[in-house]
Amino acid sequence: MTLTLYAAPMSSATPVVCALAELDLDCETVMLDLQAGEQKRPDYLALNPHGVVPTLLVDGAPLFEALEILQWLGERHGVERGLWPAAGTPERLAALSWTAWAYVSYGGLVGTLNFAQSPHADAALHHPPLAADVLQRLGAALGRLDARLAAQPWLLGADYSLADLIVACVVVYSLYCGVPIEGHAHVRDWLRRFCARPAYAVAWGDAPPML
Ligand SMILES: N[C@@H](CCC(=O)N[C@@H](CS)C(=O)NCC(=O)O)C(=O)O
Repeated sequence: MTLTLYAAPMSSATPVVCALAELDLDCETVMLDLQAGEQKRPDYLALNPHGVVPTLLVDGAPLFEALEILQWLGERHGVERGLWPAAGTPERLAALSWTAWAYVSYGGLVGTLNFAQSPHADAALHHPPLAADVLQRLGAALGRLDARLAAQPWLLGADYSLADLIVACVVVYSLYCGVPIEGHAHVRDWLRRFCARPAYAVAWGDAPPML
């Protein structure tokens, strides 16, 4: 099987780079210059019509959306390495649930927060009451994650898995966007353990985690 990843530094592709390092998989990486608009070139749009990274080519066939790439890597390459639960187990259901929660439910709120207050968003879209409401919802969501991690060291139980990688990447990004970690000691400890893994340094270099 040949794998080719289209990526960009410090982007939605970075968790995929991290997962490839965890799995120790051979994969050609093609870095696109997003500022130069390389992601909008016709040859790339033929692979990913949305014109964003990441896209993973699997034997030449494109797979896009970071969450789906990460879940696919887990299913196809993670089970045999002990980094993704086997099909048909309750742990597999938990992995799918928590990773979708991170990208869709929690990540959706982070996206709203960015529109409502980020210096990178159009100031005309800023909305302090909306930002305050979303921050309260994100704090409550982190509280639920904290309760799970109070009961077990990793998201699926005793052992680290790609589910930790997937969810932690979204939570680290949310801290960068201004979500406070205070009051969520178990989440903070879990993030520190995740960020200490060699694969994190492969993907993010020396960029300090917001902990
Ligand atoms: N939901 C997509 C988001 C992908 C995305 O927005 N990627 C950004 C980089 S973080 C991008 O390629 N932006 C370039 C553009 O919008 O032109 C995923 O998770 O794969």
